[in-house]
Amino acid sequence: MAEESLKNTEDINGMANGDYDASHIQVLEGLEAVRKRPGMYIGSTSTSGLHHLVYEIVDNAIDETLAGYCDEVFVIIHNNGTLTVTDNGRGIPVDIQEQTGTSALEVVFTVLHAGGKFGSGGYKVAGGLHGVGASVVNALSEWLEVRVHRNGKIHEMKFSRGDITQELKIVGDTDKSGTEVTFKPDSDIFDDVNFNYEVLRTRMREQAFLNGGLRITVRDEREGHTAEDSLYYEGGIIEFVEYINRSKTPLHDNVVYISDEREDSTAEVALQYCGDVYNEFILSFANNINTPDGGMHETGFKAALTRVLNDYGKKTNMLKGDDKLSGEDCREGITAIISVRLMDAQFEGQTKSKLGNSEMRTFVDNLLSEKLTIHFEENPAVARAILDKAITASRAREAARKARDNIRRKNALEGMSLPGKLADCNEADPALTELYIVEGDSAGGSAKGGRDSRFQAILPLFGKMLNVEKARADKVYGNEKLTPVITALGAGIGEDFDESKLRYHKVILMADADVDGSHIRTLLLTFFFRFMRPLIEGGYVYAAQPPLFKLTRGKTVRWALNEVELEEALTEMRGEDGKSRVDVSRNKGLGEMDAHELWETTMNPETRVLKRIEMTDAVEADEVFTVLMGEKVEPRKEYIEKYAKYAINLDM
Ligand code: 1YM
Repeated sequence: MAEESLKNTEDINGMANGDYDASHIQVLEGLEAVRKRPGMYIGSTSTSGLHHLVYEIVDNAIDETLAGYCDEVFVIIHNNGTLTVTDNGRGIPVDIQEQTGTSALEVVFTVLHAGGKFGSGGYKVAGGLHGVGASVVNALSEWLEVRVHRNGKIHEMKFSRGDITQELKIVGDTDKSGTEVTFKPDSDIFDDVNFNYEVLRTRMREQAFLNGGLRITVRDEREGHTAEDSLYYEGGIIEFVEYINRSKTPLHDNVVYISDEREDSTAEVALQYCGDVYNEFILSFANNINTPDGGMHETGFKAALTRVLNDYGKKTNMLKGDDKLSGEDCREGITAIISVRLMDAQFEGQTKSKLGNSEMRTFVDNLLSEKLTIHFEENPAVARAILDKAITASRAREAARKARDNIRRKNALEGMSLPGKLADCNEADPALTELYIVEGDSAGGSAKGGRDSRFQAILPLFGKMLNVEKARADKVYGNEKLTPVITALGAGIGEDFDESKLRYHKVILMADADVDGSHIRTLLLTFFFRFMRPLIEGGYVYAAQPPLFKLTRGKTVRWALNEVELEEALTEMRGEDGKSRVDVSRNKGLGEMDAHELWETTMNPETRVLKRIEMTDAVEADEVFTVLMGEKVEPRKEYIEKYAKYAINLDM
């Protein structure tokens, strides 16, 4: 091993054998480790890992923004599988450092975790999937080139899979400053090397919101894909809240914005309540990194919000006697962004998605206690509207609690009886079982006849389902259409939801491939999203894909999932001469198939196609559900018109 390293060191740096030193060997082993276990550094080698490469480079540019030297970033997808990130900051330092004999630039691209050691903006992040830096991107790229505009010169250096292929040299003059990095992800490493423009744009939009005043331009130069978006939000996270709420009905016109600074850290919060919304939508960030599991900053925010609202209610007599608002009451209908920046952020939990620095709890708590109280005093109309909503929420929650207790009591009396319509399976281990939720009684009948009852359970539903987007929890608990779903799954609902009690680890929605089918599917997904989110986050929910076409030739019957399969099946069935007559009909619904056909096409694990429902992006998911199922008609029309051409894919 050591010998091999020495040999490589010689190759790379073109040095005589006596010139190597320990640090070079370390460099090499470092980047080799990245190529051996890429998942450790970028999470995975799937599309998400691929996009991580871009975020790492962009993070360095944004650090330069935080340091106050950069206000423009470009992200360009080229035609040949490469991508360029450019900024107009100071440019990565290129002078040779005395101790090491190399440039900072070389170190940044060849030493693991160089960013941390060289402390760029002071807000570097320790550990985790983030901030692992440019050297990781370099190691995982077929090639990478950097050009730095600095001190009137253009400096250039090139690499291949982490190895230097061109030493740092001056290639021209310039009157600008900044850094430009172009790289080609290594197809030996990644399953798929195609960048997704939408994914990059969503992330860049988030970063533009979090760094108000920074312009990020995303451009797709690939043939047939051309697109460009210029993302610039002077108002920062205020505009982020406005963006999330753009298809909701705000309770007060202006987003509430408060912020504070300390020696080493900053905190800012933007929030707005919506009257027509009954859930909460809180996004928190630490050093521009999303913390979906919250952490200290979010805890401080929630504690202070509850206290400030209760105090205001008492002071104004809107709350009487022992009346008290719970945290949930105070957050009903809120959209909030919490963004903190700090030194040595500690990210905790298995996925490093929770902020652990306890000083952030008191910092954000104090910020809100002080400044939200002042804001309420100065804007009593806003404060009253928010408090009114929280008080209504509190009453509804009390009603919901009674309804839920009723269900619990009933369950206890009836020994947790399962819904009468449920045809359960024999297997007891949830990891091995599947629940098919089926639209319609006749399809339910076919499914019961066709299933493998050892591990497949069937729950038929019929008629239109309650739209939970327009209802509060108390309506949901007592709803006769939803109760069978809740009891069949066995894991409870809302705060009570307990993943470990889930009775089936695959929950498969089976509905017709038509408008009614997709409506009932969307309603069920909305219900899961709002009241059993861990079910979706845990990847338990699937959509069955019944075939769209039925092909008949004489006594032979075949089914095709989509147009592509239809063409294939037609060619095969017509036979060599292409003359045999094949009858094609559109599959009108699940009820059209008999038990055996339903098993073969849609339920047999060997032959069926299931689509897993994923929660890739909380902002987008929230938006889709609000737009599709919420109160406002106009945004829904716009959405449907915009996406009508993708209607087949939208059919989730
Ligand atoms: C397209 C990617 O990496 N920009 C960038 C990086 C650095 C600087 C400026 C920079 C930092 C500092 C001083 C400093 C980095 N420098 C380093 C290191 N864009 C991109 N722009 N001067 C310039 O932190 O003091 C790491 S990142 F370590 F070399 F200083």
